[in-house]
Amino acid sequence: MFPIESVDVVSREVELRGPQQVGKVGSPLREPLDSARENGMGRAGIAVIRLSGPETKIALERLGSALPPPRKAARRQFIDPHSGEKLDDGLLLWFPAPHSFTGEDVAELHVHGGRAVVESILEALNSVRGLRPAEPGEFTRRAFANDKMDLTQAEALADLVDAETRAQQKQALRQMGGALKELYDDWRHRLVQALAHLEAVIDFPDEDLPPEVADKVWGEVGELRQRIEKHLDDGGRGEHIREGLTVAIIGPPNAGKSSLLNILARREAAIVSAIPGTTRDVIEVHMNLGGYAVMLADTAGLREAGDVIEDEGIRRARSRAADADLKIVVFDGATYPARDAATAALVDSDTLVVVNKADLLSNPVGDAQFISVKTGAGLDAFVAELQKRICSKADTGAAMPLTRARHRKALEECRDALIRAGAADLPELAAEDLRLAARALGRLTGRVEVEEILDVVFREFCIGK
Ligand SMILES: Nc1nc2c(ncn2[C@@H]2O[C@H](COP(=O)(O)OP(=O)(O)O)[C@@H](O)[C@H]2O)c(=O)[nH]1
Ligand SMILES: [Mg+2]
Repeated sequence: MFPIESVDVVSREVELRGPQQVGKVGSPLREPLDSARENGMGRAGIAVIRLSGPETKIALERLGSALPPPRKAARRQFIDPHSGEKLDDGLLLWFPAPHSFTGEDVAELHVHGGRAVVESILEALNSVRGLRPAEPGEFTRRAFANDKMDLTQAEALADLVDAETRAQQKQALRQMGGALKELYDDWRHRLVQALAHLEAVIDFPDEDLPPEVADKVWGEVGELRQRIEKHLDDGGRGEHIREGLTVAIIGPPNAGKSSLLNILARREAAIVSAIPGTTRDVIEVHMNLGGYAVMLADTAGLREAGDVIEDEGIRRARSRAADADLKIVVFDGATYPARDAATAALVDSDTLVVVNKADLLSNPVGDAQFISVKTGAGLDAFVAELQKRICSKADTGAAMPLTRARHRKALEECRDALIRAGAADLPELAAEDLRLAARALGRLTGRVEVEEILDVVFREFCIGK
């Protein structure tokens, strides 16, 4: 099926700057990982070069490496086929088809990660006819083509590679294990059966089909529709975990919003000053809060400004507040118990209400979280409450949630088709809608109309995998 083969992926070891602390106060997330994530080759202790396809055996021969027993690591020398010089001394793993990741013959060369070593081995491989570097996502695409996984599992693999928090990691692993595949396959199977029964009713109207056949079809379709609606109506939990939640800090000028962002981010991300109106644009920090990915946004203080730039900042603050999954509203303790009216108007059930500068208050009690960024008072309780709120937004409980807009779209299409089918005047029209509904489910796992969506799914992969 694939005439030209091979892939070389160089996997680099990721070095984190110091241990990631999750818990007490959020740890900054993206920054330390970014530098390690650029694709391609770099220096590392070990690099893994992976080959897939029928040419794999020939390639290993060319490198002078005898095949090890399947799935057992063996120490081998890798030799330049032209000069006979040694290129490296490493480990070789051999996964004969079909018991490999791609379902094809696969080999892994674990070599030293230096640039010269890797490049010289790639060059030697380059001289093998039919070998070429893999496209991004090609290994997984081949695994899909060879029925090693469905599309939701392929997506989960991409998510696992991208996972930065424990919750993302857990969700990706669960989906990779087939949690969504099983669900959607089961629904599709039921739908196809209902459709077959309906078609029997259409095709053999004069036969003695028991009258309850049609009732059964509609019972099944109704139940399926309910399940899909419940699955869709999950508050976007799975997507929240995967994409991260947005949390906006809003309040009047000088309340200490930027100070709060900085202490949560553990760095001076935003300028803090006693001058009201210092923050004029939205300042975002990606963080890991209690194992969940969060994008925390500091915003301009709400007031009647009159300065065009600050006005625009305030407009952005309001729009950010409206879009956020969760708001932290910060009131100024210096004016407590008076509360800024414009800010108070934004408080809703998705809001954590905070009064900062508790150090200025003789009796900091009331209907809010009292904190002092200056002294640290109340911060632990505040972070615990924040984590609790985030967790309740994202926690998925026992049921596996849908994790992507692609899933949501296909399921909505399916649900709409089921609704249309139920309302159709003629059984023929109902059957056509059931067919469309089944096709929408098939697109989720990649069972039908695959080609058009493959590119969308695999394009998201970075190098390798
Ligand atoms: N007394 C006291 N001052 C604070 C506290 N937090 C921040 N401030 C001060 O309040 C001023 C405004 O802080 P900033 O974070 O820039 O407020 P923002 O305008 O809401 O972003 C600065 O001078 C801070 O040093 C606090 O907990 N107690
Ligand atoms: Mg500020």
